[in-house]
Amino acid sequence: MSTHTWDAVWLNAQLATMTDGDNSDNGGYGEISDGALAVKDGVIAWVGKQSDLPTNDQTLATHDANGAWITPALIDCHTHIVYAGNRSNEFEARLNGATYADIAAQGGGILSTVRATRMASEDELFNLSLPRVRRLMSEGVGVIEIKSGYGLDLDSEAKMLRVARRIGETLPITVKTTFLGAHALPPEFSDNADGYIDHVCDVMLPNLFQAGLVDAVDAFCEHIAFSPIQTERVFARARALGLPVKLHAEQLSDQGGASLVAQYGGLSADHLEYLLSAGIAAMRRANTVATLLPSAFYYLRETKLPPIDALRTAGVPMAVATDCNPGTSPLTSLLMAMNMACTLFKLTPAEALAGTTRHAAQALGLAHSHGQLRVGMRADFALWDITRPADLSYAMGANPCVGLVLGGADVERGV
Ligand code: DI6
Ligand code: FE
Repeated sequence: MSTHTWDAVWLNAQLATMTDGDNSDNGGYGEISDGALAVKDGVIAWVGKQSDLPTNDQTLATHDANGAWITPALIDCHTHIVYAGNRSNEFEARLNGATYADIAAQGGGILSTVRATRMASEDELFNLSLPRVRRLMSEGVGVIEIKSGYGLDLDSEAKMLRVARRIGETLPITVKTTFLGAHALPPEFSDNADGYIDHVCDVMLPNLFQAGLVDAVDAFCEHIAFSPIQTERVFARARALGLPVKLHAEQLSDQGGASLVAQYGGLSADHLEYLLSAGIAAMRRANTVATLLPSAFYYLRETKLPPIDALRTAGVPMAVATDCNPGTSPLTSLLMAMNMACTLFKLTPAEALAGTTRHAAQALGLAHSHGQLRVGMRADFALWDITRPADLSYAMGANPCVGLVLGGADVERGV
């Protein structure tokens, strides 16, 4: 007779395991009704029907989920959440007739956030950013990606990435950092984009990598930002350091960015409104995730939809993220991003939930450990007071999260 020693068990739960290939319910949620889940050493040790739960266990703590739904903790795999300043003035100016170009010509846009972020002390930047992350956590988020890209010089990029690390040390959330030096051209290099890319490749990236601040590398490949050739130089340097790459691709025009990032074995291509079939085929071959950012689409009043049907047919995994940033997506609700993915992009609610769990984990290189309720995976899960999993994408402004367990421990959900 085997004895199971578990640290804790959750009983009386409805489970949406979101496990890969387990669509026995045909709903895509991997549902287990009347389920139970056990945790040992921060890892899921048992999951299944409560009636199958071994009875001879020695469990230290027993929790009654009271019929709540349990899903994997949500994962926001694309954010620019560390920044100073605020761009509601630009939002207001645009609604009073100014164009984006007028605002940029007056030194606004990304560069206004760069100025504010450079001026902020590290503590100020931390204190501004922490509440945003807490708001995400209040809705069951357990992993977040945080990009640099509002510093655009070595010291300021390092400051942003240290703040990102500090958030991960302060809160029980898992933080993955991404170096986005190639986000915009800083004033020091105006009219010298190639010179700035040299600086990104030869000075910033190696130094930040050495300091242990970089988990992945991103760029903004667009006619208003960096060319595919410049982007490829950044990717080549990242791969030489053994770092995975991802890309802001095909947001405003088709630049061939999705094919490029796939060619470098990229984790994800993000935005993708202007993605064409060649890019989809390349992503399929490389198993690169399509990260959809419907709130940037909404905020910019974009009308060109990403090719969702073609991505779905090709079997490209689709993630959904907030793109939290002060310019094009001042959003700190991943549930709202899921709602927008359904209403604006016509994802099904099951696809939206896979997009913030299993596929978001894959987009961060965490497919082996996060994003599914599966034995051996990290015990990161959220409890919800909902009738069915579709409620997570259905409601706007409601927060049905009633519990968050990260690494097996019940945590404060902030705000
Ligand atoms: N695409 C975006 O949507 C954000 N960055 C990017 O490359 C916008 C960033 C900003 O406007 O501050
Ligand atoms: Fe972005």
